[in-house]
Parts: sequence; structure tokens; C-alpha cells
Amino acid sequence: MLRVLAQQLPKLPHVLKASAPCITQASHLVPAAFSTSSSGSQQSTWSPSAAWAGASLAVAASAVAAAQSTVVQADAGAPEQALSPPADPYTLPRPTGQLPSNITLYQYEVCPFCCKVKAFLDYHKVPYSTVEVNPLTKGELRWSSYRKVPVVQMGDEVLVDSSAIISRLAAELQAGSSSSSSDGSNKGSKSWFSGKSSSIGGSDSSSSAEEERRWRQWVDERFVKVMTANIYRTWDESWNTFSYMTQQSHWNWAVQQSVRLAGAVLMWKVGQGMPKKYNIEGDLREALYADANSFVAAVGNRQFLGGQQPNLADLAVFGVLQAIRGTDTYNDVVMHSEIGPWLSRMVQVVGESCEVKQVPGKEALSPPAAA
Ligand SMILES: N[C@@H](CCC(=O)N[C@@H](CS)C(=O)NCC(=O)O)C(=O)O
Repeated sequence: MLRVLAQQLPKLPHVLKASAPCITQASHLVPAAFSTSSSGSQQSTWSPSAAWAGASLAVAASAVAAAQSTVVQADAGAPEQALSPPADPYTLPRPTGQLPSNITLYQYEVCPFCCKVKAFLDYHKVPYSTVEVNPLTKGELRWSSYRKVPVVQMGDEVLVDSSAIISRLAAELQAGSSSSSSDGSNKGSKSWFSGKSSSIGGSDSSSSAEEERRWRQWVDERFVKVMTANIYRTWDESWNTFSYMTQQSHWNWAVQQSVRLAGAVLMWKVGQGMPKKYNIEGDLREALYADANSFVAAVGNRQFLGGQQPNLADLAVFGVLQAIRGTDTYNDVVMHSEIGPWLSRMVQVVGESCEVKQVPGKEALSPPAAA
């Protein structure tokens, strides 16, 4: 086993960076984390791989940070173009009139941003297939200059950045809903879309739209970070987190064991720097409970932040939480904060996954041309 682990170690920075929820956000902390323990026992055990992992993570993270995301037309034969996110991913763009269909989500199973997109699709009963991206090679995204997940292929279009993807799909659903309700013809509407028109997003009053937007942004800029710092808070939790992640993965046994062991050590160490980096004051669990409670307080005596139906902020909070649902952090936040009743309502309304499972050996769609 040790020989197998040793063979896999050089691949770890890539796997780790890709596998841990939002690990990229933390990867720049790795070199510092290890350099501060130069005399410690971990340093003597992990020094070569850790130093290399740190350097690789730092380089890769800055490359990824430099990569940009956007919505582009996939155009056969087009030269590779830089994808960049819309400056404001929370504003619903002008709809094109194309109802979401033929959706393929390029993802990591436990990525919170991918889970956020899945929560939206599941709630709106939009079928989708997924392609699990191999974190070592990113071969499935070879055609794309954007190297993060989620990436959505919708027909010939490529959409990137979870919040921008959701805004775009919401805009199309909203346009489809109003065109079907205004002329009564249900034109262009699909059965999966019926009955959800009041909750798509872009709330009717400007104050609720502002509230929705503010909480969506809070999920991306605060809640995901507090969640991530929590799942690596202690050695036991880091181990528990990596055990859960590797169970969810499709990697072979050797990669699974390597990632579990080295990932737990590495991220536990990295996790020590997260509170400072992310400006999280005091006890991490208390910060998570307080954050969950602040969202619940904003919901108030409504069923959801969106009222009778969830809005995009409800779906965002719910989605990112699903990425950690097998961890102690998840169990604790359900037990020790006020989020439980809202979470149960969300489970009810989101319902079953709409993922269309692939028949083994059959590709759902061919990937788009280079984008
Ligand atoms: N702002 C982006 C963040 C996406 C992101 O950071 N994804 C991580 C996975 S959690 C990733 O793909 N990191 C790059 C890598 O794994 O190489 C979004 O909302 O989609």
C-alpha cells in the first residue's frame, strides 16, 4: 500500500485542489502553512510532497484565478477565447427565448458551486446530465479555456460561473413563464416548468429583489468560506471530510486512499490559516451557526426568503449545504442552529434529483467546439 501511495503522491496537489469544496480558495495558503512548521514532525514526514504541493497549488491557483468566465457561443472552429464572468453575475441577463434544455453540467460531485447549480435545476425540474471532471487531467474540459467547475453546456452555448449560470437559466425560465401566462398558450413551456413561475428569481418588488441579490452574494462571499473553514477545523473533521469526499468520488482505490490521507493532513494544516484569511472571528462553529441563524432571521416568519416559494438565495444556501451533507459540520449546523425547519422545507420543495443518468459507455452530448 505504501508503494501505491508513494506513486500517487505527485498527483495529489491536482486532486486535492479539485476535490475539496473550494479548496482553490485556500490553496495559496499551503506554502505558508507548511513553512511555518519547518521544525515540526509533519514537516519531516511531509516535507517533499508538501513543499511541492504548496508550490503547485499556488501556481495553479493563480493560473485559475487569472482564468476568467463568461457566457459564450460555442463556435465550431473558433480560436480559443478567454472566458470571463459577467461583471455582475447576480443580475438576470436579457433572455434569449431559449428555454433551458439539453443541459450538461461539468462538475465535481462535492463542489459547493456545482451543488448550487444542481439545486436550481432540481427545483425547477430541468433535466440535466453530468460529466464528472477528472481533477488530475481536466480532460473533460479540454475544449474549454475556463478551468473551474461548474461549466454548463446548453445546446451550443457554454455558461460558466455558478451564479452567472443560475441567473441566465432563471432569466430564460422567467421569460418562458411570463410568455406562457400572458397569452395563455403555454407556448414553449415544458411540463417540468409548470407551477414554479412565482419563484424563479428577480422578485417582483425592488426590495425583495435587493434582498435576494444580497443573500446570493453572501453565499458566495461569506457562507461558502465559513463552511469550508469548518470542514477542516480539526484533525478529526479534516479526516471525516476527506473520507466523505473520497467515498463520493469515482477515483480508483489507490487515488482514493492517497487523497484521503494526504488531503486530510494537508487541509487540516491549511485550515489553520483560513479564519484569518477569511476574517472569521471567534469559534468557527459558532460563526457557522451565527451565519445560518442570520439567514433564518432574514427569512423570518416566511416559509422561504422568497415567500411561499424559494427564490435564488434560498436555492443557493440549500445548494452549497448539500455539498457537505455527509460531514460533521453539516450535522452540527442542523442540530445547533435554527436552520433545520427551513432546510426540511427546502428538501421537500426541491425534491428528487433531475439528473439523467448516463447509460455506461454512451456519451450524452458531444462536447462543444473550443471555447
Ligand atoms: N466563482 C466560481 C467558483 C468556482 C470554483 O472555484 N470552483 C472550484 C471547485 S469548488 C474549481 O473548479 N477550482 C479549480 C480547480 O479545481 O482546478 C463559481 O461560482 O462557479
